[in-house]
Amino acid sequence: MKKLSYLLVLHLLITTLALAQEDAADYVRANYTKKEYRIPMRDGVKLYTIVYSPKDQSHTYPMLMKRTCYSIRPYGEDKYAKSLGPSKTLMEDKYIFVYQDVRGRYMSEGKFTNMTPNIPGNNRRKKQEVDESSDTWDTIDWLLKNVENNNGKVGQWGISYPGFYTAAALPDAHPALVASSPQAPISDFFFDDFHHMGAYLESYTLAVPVFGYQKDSLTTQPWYVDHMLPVDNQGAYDYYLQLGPLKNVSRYYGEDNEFWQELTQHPNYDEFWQKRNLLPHLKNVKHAVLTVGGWYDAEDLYGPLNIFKHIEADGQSVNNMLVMGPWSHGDWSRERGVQVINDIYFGDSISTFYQAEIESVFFNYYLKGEGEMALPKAYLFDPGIKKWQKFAVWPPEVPSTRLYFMADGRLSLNQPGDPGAVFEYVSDPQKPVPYRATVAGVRFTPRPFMTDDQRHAARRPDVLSFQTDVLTEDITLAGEILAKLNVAISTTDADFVVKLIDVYPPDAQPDKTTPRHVVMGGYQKLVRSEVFRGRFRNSFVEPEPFVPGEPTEVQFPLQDILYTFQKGHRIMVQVHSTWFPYIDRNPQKYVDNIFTAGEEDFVKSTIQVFGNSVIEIGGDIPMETVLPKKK
Ligand code: PG9
Repeated sequence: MKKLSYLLVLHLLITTLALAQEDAADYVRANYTKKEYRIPMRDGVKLYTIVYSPKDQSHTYPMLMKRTCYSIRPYGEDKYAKSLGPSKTLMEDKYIFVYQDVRGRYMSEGKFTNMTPNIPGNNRRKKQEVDESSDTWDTIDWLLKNVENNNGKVGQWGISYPGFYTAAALPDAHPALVASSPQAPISDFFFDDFHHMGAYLESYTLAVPVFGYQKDSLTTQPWYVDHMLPVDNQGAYDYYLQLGPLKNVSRYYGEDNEFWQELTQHPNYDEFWQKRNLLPHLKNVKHAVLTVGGWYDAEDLYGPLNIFKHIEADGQSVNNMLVMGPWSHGDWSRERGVQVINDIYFGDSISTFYQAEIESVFFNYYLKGEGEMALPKAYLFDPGIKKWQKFAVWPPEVPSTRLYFMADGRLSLNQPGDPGAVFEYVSDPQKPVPYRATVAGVRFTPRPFMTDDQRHAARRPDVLSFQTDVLTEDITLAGEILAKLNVAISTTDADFVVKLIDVYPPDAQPDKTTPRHVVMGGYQKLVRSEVFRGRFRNSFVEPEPFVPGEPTEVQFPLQDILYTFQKGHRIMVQVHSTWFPYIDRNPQKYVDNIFTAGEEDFVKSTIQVFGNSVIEIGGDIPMETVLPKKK
């Protein structure tokens, strides 16, 4: 009887879901008309573009566009998408929604280029010089002339790689483009996604074919699927450890995997990566920009924060705004009722609030002239107290907070550490620190670990942990973070991982979504983390080996935070040198190119961290002057 009732419930659930999806597609089909076009770019290449126009032609409408490398399916004028636009709110507000396969992807012609380099001076170019700015410019110009009932205004949005295409359209933008929302946008593949501060994300290796193989015809199907890594059902830690040095990946990714060749042939921040960095081109961006990101976005956190800051520094945008919520990659576009990342609950309907009260207000104001514009410069969620906060400037003008390492393992908020104090561990690349306590499978990219409990790491002898006394009052840390480590290593290369952690009190209670097996008392919740590949300490362009035993300064930024550590909690900092397989293992013996290192290059290293190291948060951190050179 029990089995029958389970089956009945399952059937009802599936039927309800199917009906919901059918209703959604029916809504689109009932309210929008679909057309497909091949739009010619200035060099003659045609980009496949789908346009959904409201059936109600009694109004004119702005166009809201998304350009993507991930397909604009369903293809065919008789097949309708289940939803349109960034949110249900905007779909029901009625816009002309435009979707485009970028150059070289799916049904569009041309050759795909990862992170297309921007060529300044869009409209002063020769016909053959194209980039995402010119492709967007040409697309907008064609749409305005050929799509009926448009109101002459265009907006764009995109999440992740589509966020890059949104941001890449900002330099030399078409005059009709008046509202852009790059969301979790990639800005530079050497600091977002595939690399963090010079270290390669081995956890991304499964994703390389998606961007590595050129298609040989117009297609609606993913052409790269036959080139994926042969992954069984093992945990990622064991899978990649058994795979061994990165050079072994080349057994599966051959010469025809262009992106793998690019990754492995450019281990340093050379001209190949520099010309793909969008940030220096974000000048004279005059229209309104709403950049959106998630504090717990493991893929693209550097991008949104730095795109916002570069446009802000240039000061030309009519309204340049930032939204950062308690989200992992792209969560803000989905509503599950509760916002939860792994064990941690942040609140109810947070994405709905963002969609209705921020994103829709932005587009309706600048594209339709509806409503008022009273959004703050920076609308940021404080995950420590689970509240939205408004800032007139970001990073905020607050005094800096310095976290010092005490000889007894305490973290001090005011008393500098003893320079003579030495904290030491042995970093063994054969037994790297797992980036998660749970055994995660081999995934396209790592995601839900950014709020993980860090007690598994704190117990390891190769992880340093420093924590404050129990806080007697709430402490809010806001702004940029700079780790200034003073170290000495016994070998000639090493990585450094720094984590900022919220330690819950022993009597912390579970939330309504906390899994039953999770013990919240003493939970060490990850707040912010970053890795730095030590060879790049003076320059990302020209790496340098360490001199064994020589005291050496290694300083690097962790991405911004807004976080209140509550009374009764503690602040913790962890330092270690492996973080696997999120990050590839540093052989710890300096080699010119880690992508070609052999098994014999992987050696143990004794790492010493000195008491005059400090983690600086907020305040006026002159990032560009204290960071490794990028040229
Ligand atoms: N930025 C994300 C990503 C890029 C490349 C590889 C894997 C992930 C994204 O576009 O989802």
